[in-house]
Amino acid sequence: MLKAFIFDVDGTLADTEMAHLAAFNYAFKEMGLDWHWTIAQYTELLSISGGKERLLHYWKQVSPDIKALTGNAIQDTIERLHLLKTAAYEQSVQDGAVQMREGVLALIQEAYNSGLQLAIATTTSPVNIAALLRKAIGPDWMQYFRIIEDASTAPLKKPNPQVYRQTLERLGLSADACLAFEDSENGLRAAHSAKLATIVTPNSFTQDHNFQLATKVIPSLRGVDVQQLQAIHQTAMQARK
Ligand code: XBP
Ligand code: MG
Repeated sequence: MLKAFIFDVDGTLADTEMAHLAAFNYAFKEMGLDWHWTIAQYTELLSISGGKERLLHYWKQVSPDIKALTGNAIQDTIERLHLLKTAAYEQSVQDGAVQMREGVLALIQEAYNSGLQLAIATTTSPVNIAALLRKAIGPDWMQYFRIIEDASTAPLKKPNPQVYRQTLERLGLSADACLAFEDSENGLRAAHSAKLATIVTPNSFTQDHNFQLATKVIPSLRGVDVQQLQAIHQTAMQARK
């Protein structure tokens, strides 16, 4: 029986990645770096989950001599870049740069009212979750989510299943009692590795990803209600028997 929804954040709850991209480019400029990520480059770089991991991956790509730097120098620079980026992203969300995806708020409200448990399993930073949901739902946003697992609690990033396994453990539920919502191949692989049936709602950054492992791929959650999702979940669980 379906007892919980587990939501990814970036690209699933809201189309956030253009705002993340602008924040990364702002941080590069602030730090005096001649780096500038285009949408095409960022679409590729999103194959690396986690902003800090993405920065290190890119740095190694453009500066093979990075090895000449000490580990601390590299980590310190990435930490400073990511702090600047996160502050810029938070401000842009507060300024209204990011909208929740269609149907998401209605589904969260309906699921909460129907007694389903709601959780978040994301590789993004906690301050980003708070900025997005405070703006979209209001100061009491946390009341809707029983569990939140993020970059600060699950350091191994998607497609590693750590964030989903920790969410299930804290919910005290088996994967069969839950339904995950994702937007990307990394996220889907992480949820699938944690044995979760997963609904995928692709976006412009992930439309070419491989979603073969998905329980169902739909354009968005617009008009999707709890009853429909219960039926999809039930069919998926029967197919497992
Ligand atoms: C998507 C990510 C994050 C964001 C940037 O997270 O991979 O890294 O792109 O946020 P999700 P940070 O699992 O919600 O799709 O810079 O805070 O990592
Ligand atoms: Mg995502």
